[in-house]
Amino acid sequence: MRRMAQERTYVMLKPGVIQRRLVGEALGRIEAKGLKIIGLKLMQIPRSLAETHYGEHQGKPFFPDLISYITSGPVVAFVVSGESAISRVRMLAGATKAEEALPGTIRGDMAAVTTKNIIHASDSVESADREIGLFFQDQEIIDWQDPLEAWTV
Ligand code: FUP
Repeated sequence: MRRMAQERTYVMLKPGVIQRRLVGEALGRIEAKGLKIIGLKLMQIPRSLAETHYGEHQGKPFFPDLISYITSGPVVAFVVSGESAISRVRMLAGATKAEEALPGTIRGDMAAVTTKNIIHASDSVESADREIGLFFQDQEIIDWQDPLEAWTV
């Protein structure tokens, strides 16, 4: 059987998605692609965790807004696995900048402001490992047996 890189990625629906009742719509696109949810929870991110997660952006002009937004309400945090899961979720998410995100992508269809671009998805294997470790305990991840693998792998 053909097997490419099975990856795990950290995905987060940012505050606003819950208030706007768009969790199902955004999550549904990732599920419909055939990717597998192996961790999922609602959480209020403490400021220190937000600053660690976005550490690479510390000092940039948008950093304070980014931190206050991501801690302004609950997020839906999840871990997704599947073939090339990292790049596939990023393609579904669309471009970072709201004005560049194409229609058909989650950001293109649902985000109007870059700082509040509604979804986070890890951008590399290293980031995914780091971010999954920041947001999930090992026992919160359930790598279940997938009977539909014949259709998605
Ligand atoms: P992404 O990997 O697509 O989430 O993009 P980045 O890591 O570059 O950015 C993280 C977050 O910082 C974005 F989701 C929104 C915010 N940001 C801005 O507000 N302005 C920018 O110019 C770039 C990023």
